[in-house]
Amino acid sequence: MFWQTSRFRLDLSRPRVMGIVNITPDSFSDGGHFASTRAALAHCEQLVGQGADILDLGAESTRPGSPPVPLEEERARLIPVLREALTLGVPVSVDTYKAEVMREVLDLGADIVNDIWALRQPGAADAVAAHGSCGVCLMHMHGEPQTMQLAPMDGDAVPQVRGFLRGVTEALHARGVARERIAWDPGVGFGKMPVQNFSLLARQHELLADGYPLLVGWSRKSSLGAVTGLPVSERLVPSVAAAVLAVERGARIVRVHDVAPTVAALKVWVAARPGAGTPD
Ligand code: 9MG
Repeated sequence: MFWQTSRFRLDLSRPRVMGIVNITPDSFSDGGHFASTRAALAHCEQLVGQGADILDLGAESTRPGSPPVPLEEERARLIPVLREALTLGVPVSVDTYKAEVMREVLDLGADIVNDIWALRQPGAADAVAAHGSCGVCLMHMHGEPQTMQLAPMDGDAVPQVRGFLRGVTEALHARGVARERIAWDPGVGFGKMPVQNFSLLARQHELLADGYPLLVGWSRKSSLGAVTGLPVSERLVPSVAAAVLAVERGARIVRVHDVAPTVAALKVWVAARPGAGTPD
């Protein structure tokens, strides 16, 4: 299985690690955008050095209740980091839902659009369709970031997530976007209760049946806190455990903060695959 992106055709026969790069103003410095650009770039280089296969740049927090970032501010944070990140030799994804930002980053050479709104914001599907080859990650979200945890979804999450992802995918195919450009993401934590998030992991095979590569993001999420009692600063082990479980159950890409330990854990998974090490 492959994921077609603007510059790279990613071979998904081994699990891939997408490293999270948050580009937010540096609260410890009055250096403004320059300081946060330098910090984000240093972080990109560090994650690539640790084995990240993809970088995911984001300038707006998606944590429940986070305020939206205005377009110009998002551009000012993202663009300088993107220009440099594109030289690091790995696919660069941009986490945005704004069509204007998508068009600009794709023109600059970004490889993947990672959209928590699954291209439902005005112009977003057009921006991706107009580009001939970028990858796109379609994520399920119930509600919207400002209010999603106040009114989480009801009932069995698995068929709802699958039905939603099928719908947005069909709409994208109708616009001419090829199958191998698309990855699916169940959207762990986005308007879902812990029991629903864990059912998406327990029954992940049901989401795989449509044949799209699955990208999942469990890293440091509150459902891990709900079952372990650990604060966000102590969720490394649960995050790595969830990433390995997701891969064991068929996910091809894991979106993580802690790249080095996830890469190490997945090396063990690769070495222990049935057939690994069998003499020719
Ligand atoms: C931006 N963002 C935050 N959490 C995420 C997740 O689980 N998946 C994807 N694709 N993006 C996410």
